[in-house]
Parts: sequence; structure tokens; C-alpha cells
Amino acid sequence: MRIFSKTLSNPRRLLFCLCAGLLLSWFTLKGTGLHANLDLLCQLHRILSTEADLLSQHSNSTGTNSHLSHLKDVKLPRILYTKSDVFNPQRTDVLTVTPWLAPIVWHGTFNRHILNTQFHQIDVRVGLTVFAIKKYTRFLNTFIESAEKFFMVGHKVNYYVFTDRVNEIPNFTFAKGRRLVVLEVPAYERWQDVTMRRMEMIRDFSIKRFVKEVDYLACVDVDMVFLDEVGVEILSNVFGALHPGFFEKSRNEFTYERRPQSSAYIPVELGDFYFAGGYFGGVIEEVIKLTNYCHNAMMADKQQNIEALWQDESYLNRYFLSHKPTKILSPEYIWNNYYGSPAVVKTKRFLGIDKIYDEVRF
Ligand code: 5GW
Ligand code: MN
Repeated sequence: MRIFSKTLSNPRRLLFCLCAGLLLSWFTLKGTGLHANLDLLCQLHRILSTEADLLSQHSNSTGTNSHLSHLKDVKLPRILYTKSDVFNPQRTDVLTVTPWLAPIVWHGTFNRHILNTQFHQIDVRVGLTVFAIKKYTRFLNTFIESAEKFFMVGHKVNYYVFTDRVNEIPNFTFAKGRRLVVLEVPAYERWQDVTMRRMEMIRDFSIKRFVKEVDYLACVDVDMVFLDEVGVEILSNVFGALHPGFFEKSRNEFTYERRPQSSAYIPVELGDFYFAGGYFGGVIEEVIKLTNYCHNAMMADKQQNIEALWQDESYLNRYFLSHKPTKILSPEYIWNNYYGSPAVVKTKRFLGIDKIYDEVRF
């Protein structure tokens, strides 16, 4: 410590130390590749801000607005529930964990009360993004009103509505800690571009805004209604949802992009699940990584005049093949009555609304 303060008081030594430090970090970073660099910088940023917080708390014990304030104020809530039984798993009819140990969230596999307690302890903030471009503003009423009943009840929620028709957004009343943010964005001419450009816009607003406002993002389709609870059980580092049309199907039946020229290409001998394009999320950093990959892959394909079979859904599936989700939502979370009511689907939490295609397509 004394050497340190001496160094600081001597301008020449200080300069020398700075240069040496820079050189050292340059050599360290050089060998690690770009991704490792970014990870390293992110970690460094986290460590530094944590340290700064601890320090400021130490010197000012009344500080209440630090995101670490919960650390000094530990409560011991008592939660009553029936104990798990190792010999009686709640579900034996469906896969509830992947080979990389990600849970697959089905009705009956979790206790909402325990999870709510955990997420209240970190005072979680969740962002829900939807796009209502052109005629799709008509879906907003049902979407938001049902979300107020069933989405993350009791938690902090920001609805982020991307639209080109700002004056068509109705007024809503929200429960405490919840609000709606309207984000004006351009409407692309082709419907394929309307759905695909969601990746770019989610990426840009995540960097610009969401990272400062929420801990997790869920990015979903708007032509949907919540019919049952969708809560903090969905939250994880990075998550996707099983497409209701494919969870019973084999690899070769998945409608992945099969042309090797496309950057969304997945050969028939690969693939874990078929994920729905209308439901993904995670912590902001992971959403930025995912949307940035998908957007860049789409742009690369566009350069070669190729567009994957199911647009953004195809690129999302390609991403998840190499960056496995840390949690997977069962099709309860993105059901569509087109697929009937199979016995394993005990509840339809989030249901697609039948569209009269002539009314909404262009
Ligand atoms: C319009 C016509 C064809 C395809 C997409 C659109 C469209 C989609 C649109 O005009 N406006 C719009 O906001 N979207 C957004 O993209 C909505 O959030 C929508 O939920 C999402 C995906 O498009 P969907 O819901 O029509 O796709 P599917 O596969 O659920 O039918
Ligand atoms: Mn949809």
C-alpha cells in the first residue's frame, strides 16, 4: 500500500506503471480471442462495480439505493410446502431435464411460492418485449390485459412495445411496479422483414436502454393471450420454448433450415429440440449475444440472396444448437389450439390467437 501511494505521488513512476499495466493487459487479451476479451471486460466491469458498491456502503451505511443493499438486510422467511420425494418424481410422462442439465419447465415440476420468494429477495426486474407493427396493434389490448392478470404477478415488469403506430396504443392501468414503454420503430415493407428485424431492434434497445432498466428480458409474439400463470419459473441465463408442433417429433422432422448455403443450416443428424421463434429470453447480456448473432446471420444470408425457411425462428434454432439454453419452457408456454389438447399439456398458459390472415397480412 505504501509503495502504491509512493508510486502515485511520483509522476514518472505513475506513468511507468500505467504503461506496464497497459502492455500486460494487451498481452493477456491478445491470446484470448474476441469473445473471451468481451467476457473478461464484462467480468472486470462487474467486479469493479461490486467493489465500488461495497466501498460506498462501507463508508455510508445508510446508503439505500445500491443494488447490493439486500446483502446487509437478510430476512429468513418461512415457507411451508410438501417435501420432494426422490422416489416419486412429479412428472414421469415427459423429459424434465436436458443432457446439459437445463430444466424443462412443465406444470407440476416447480413450486411457484419458493421461486417467488427467491426472486423477491433479489427484487427482480423483468422486461417483456412485443412488436405491434402495422395491423398487429389490434392484438395489444388482449395481450397487455391478460399479462396484467398472469405475467409475473407481484414482480416489477416493464412492457416494451415496439410499434410504428404510436397513436394506436391504448391506455392501460397497471399494478404497482409495472409500466408500459412505447418504442417507435420503422415498419418494414415485407412481412418477413417485420418479423426478422425484431432481432436487430431488440439488440439495439437492449444495449441502449434495457440493460439499465431490467435484469431479464422475455421476447414474445403479440398475437397471444395469457390464460394461466407465467412467472419467474421461466427466468434463467438464456431460455427458449418448445414449439407446440414439434415436441413429439424426431430430428429429421424438425423444420430447420436444410440448405447448407444458409448460415441457419442444421444437418439432419444434429439438433436437440425445435424451438419456437415467438419466445426467447434471458439476462440482457445473453439476449444481446443471441439477437446479435441472429441479426448478423440474417444479414450474411441476405448478401447471398438467401432467407432461411422460417425466418428468425430458423436462426434462433441454429443459435440454440451451439449455445444451449440454460432453461427450456414446455409448450404450455406457447400453445396453439391448432395442435389440439394432448394429455401431457396440463395447462395452456400462453395461447396463440387465431388470426384471420386476410385481416392482418399485407
Ligand atoms: C404480418 C404478416 C405476416 C407475418 C407477420 C406480420 C406481422 C408480425 C406484422 O404485420 N406486424 C407485427 O408486429 N408482427 C410481429 O411479428 C408480431 O409481434 C407478431 O406476433 C410477430 C410474428 O408474426 P406472426 O405472429 O404473424 O407469426 P406466426 O408464426 O405466429 O403466425
Ligand atoms: Mn404469432
